[in-house]
Amino acid sequence: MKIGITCYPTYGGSGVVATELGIELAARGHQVHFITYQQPFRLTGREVGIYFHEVAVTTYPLFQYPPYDLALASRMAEVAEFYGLDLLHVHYAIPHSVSALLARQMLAAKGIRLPFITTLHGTDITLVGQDPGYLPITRFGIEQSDGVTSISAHLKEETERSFGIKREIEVIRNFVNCDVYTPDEAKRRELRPRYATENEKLLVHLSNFRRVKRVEDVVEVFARVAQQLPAKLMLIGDGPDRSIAEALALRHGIQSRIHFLGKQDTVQELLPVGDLMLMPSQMESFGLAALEGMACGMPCIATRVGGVPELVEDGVNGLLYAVGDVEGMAAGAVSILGDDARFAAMRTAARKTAQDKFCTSRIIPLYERYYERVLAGA
Ligand code: GMT
Repeated sequence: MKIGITCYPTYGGSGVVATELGIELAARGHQVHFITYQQPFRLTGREVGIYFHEVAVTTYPLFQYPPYDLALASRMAEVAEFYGLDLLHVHYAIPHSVSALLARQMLAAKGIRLPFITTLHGTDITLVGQDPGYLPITRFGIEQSDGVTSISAHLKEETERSFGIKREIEVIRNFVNCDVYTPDEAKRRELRPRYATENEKLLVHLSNFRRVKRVEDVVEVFARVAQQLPAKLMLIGDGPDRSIAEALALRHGIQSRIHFLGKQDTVQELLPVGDLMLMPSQMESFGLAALEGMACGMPCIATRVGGVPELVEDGVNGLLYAVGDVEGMAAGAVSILGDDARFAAMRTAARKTAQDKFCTSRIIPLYERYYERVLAGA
């Protein structure tokens, strides 16, 4: 198939999922065209079967807000016509589903068929999409899509509840390439000494440091863990709340125990080095970062929110707590890390969950079948 993919290329989990999906589809022989304002950050530009089409947004003194949505719709229609795309797959409903709808209409006027699929990721439904200024148009974009997928059952239910949407929504959960994200022992031996000594445990948090991630809870949990056992914390990512985390680390006097690594392109090289993942988010429709960590053999201490329980099984491959329960999360972390047998069992279970339920080899065919169904029905 010839598939056009649109996403936010530089920021957030939806862009990561869209990019990884494109890479996997191209590896399976499909032709993939990314139509985005910048090359997605996990692409090198040299992948076979992947093409990148930049959306240039022309500005003009009259435009206080340059119309990106229109430039995107226009580019979608051009690329689809030029390359004979079979369908568009847009990630994050706002504004991508509406731009795709316009592109479909532009081509229909020329007698060209261009169905589009919208994948819902999270804040497009639970946060931004709830804004009264965006809700009606978001609902319209979802209803008009030829296919809609959701990255968790929780998000599907939330979409039906909060938007009153009755149409069919297919749940296709997020995925990880278990050959790339793997408990790489060689990498662990090589890199771990940089971040922790042999007798220290290494806790890891990976996010875009937005409010919803509750990065201050990561530091609070770690401060408590570090009082009870030798440990270090690796913080991967960057964003608005990094300064808050730094200030809190200073207040606790644990700044020398924390590695702030900033944004990293190849997290698959870092994750095998860690022991335990922390994801104390206010909300996660899925929690891709936890899945990537689990595939590398890290159990996850997380909050019982959104779609997280579809991934983290309490007491098996991680532990779940109420939002803000830093005492509980710290006690849970110490109990896992202080018990070698339990820790080893949870490491194995975390990896097994990723392999058995969320591996690309399981999930990508679901997308392919869904594309075929939509194409057959469009
Ligand atoms: O919160 C983020 O990391 C960004 C956001 C996005 O849409 O870019 O992430 C959402 O999509 C991810 C990929 O499907 C999910 O793993 C995250 O759980 C989800 N974030 C929230 O629901 C807050």
